[in-house]
Amino acid sequence: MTMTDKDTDLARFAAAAIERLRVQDPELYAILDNEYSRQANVLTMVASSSIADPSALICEALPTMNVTAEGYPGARFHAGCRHIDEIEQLAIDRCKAVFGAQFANVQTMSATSANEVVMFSVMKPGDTLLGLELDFGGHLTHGSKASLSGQVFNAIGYGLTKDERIDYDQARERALEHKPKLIICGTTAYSRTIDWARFRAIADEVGAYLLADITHIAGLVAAGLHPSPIDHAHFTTTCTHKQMYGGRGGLVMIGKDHDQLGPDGKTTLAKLIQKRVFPYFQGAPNQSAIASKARGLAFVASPEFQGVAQRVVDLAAALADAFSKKGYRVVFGGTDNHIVVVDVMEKGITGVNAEKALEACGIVVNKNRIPYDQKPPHVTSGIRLGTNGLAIREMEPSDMVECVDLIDEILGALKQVSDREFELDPAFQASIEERVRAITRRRPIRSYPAPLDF
Ligand code: DSN
Repeated sequence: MTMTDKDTDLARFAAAAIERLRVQDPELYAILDNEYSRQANVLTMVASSSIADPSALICEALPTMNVTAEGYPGARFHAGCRHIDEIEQLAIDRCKAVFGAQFANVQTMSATSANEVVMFSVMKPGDTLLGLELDFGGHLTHGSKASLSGQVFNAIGYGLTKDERIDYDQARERALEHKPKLIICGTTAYSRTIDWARFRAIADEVGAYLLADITHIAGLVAAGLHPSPIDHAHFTTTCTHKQMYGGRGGLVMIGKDHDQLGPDGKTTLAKLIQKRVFPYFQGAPNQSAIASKARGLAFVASPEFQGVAQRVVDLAAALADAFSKKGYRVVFGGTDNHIVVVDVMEKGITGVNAEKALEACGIVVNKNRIPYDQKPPHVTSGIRLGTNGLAIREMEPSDMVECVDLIDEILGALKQVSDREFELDPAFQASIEERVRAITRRRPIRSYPAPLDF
């Protein structure tokens, strides 16, 4: 690839912009700089995060943001969209290629809005939807009463079997009983493989549409390390920042059902999605975010990504194993993906106290409810860990043993005062923080490998 004068202009623009921010707004710059350092110096193991490459991040900061572009490539309601159209079409083409989709909309601002778009494409307020309950690893948008999905629609839940697997039989029974218009499969705190075909059979049996939300496992799906739902589900949604290492935003995709007619018998499913994104839910999209999504999609399509994705699952398996060997109960009995959920209440510690103590030492995880949790959502009995952010540091399975040793030392030293209060000796905390720093220095955040041709 050769640099043109125009590329050089853009590079100068980006460098001048950060310098202008530093000089003109030192207060804000200092906070941003602190956040940059924090990320470099901690072990980020929040399962719903990753570490986007600078080349994806910079897309969000470029003058693309200045363009108002309601509509779609080739059919805009504003002028000046020639290059904006090229960017969006590139993102669409990459998305379809990566996931083998026939249709892709790349405009939604998040996976939450992507899910809402699908819901309102095939349902009316008051219609019934069926989704995995939040406590069993589902998502707020899958029917929780705390979200629009559970307030506007009649949300019915399904759960897990006694051995902590998705209860497909229960999902089928509930579907037969309640006749949902939409069934949602996909999870945010479930570490096992999902059987998409089984869900589609249930959906077909009751005449429902099927939405697969692959937000957490999109990278593994793209890499072929988790089965793809694209031709099983009517709709597949994801965000681009959790496991695709791109900017923040959502995608809506359709596989073989793209030209199937929707509930009105006239409009294809693809067309319904287009109309629900714009103008129903959104006006002009964030074109910089779309450029960043395109960049993340290129990474996911690269041969290098296969190694990253394999590392994600290898590290998670090693993490689960290390916890088990230390005597912790790993929920779901292990992991097939990047997620490891650990029951800390068995050690007499609440999820929130574990989260806060670990964070104080530089290990960032999140509290998480576990199946049949007796503690409320702000307390919880578990923690959820993920390996997306560790894989990009090129960590090895042996590093996971060291991480679990540190976690175990911290939880062992923590004195729980109440469900939400604990004490941790400051000298001990500082010593662990130093050991975490040693790991982050040894395993620094890597940038993407060589230029990625799509
Ligand atoms: N879905 C939430 C999570 O898994 O943490 C974030 O979007």
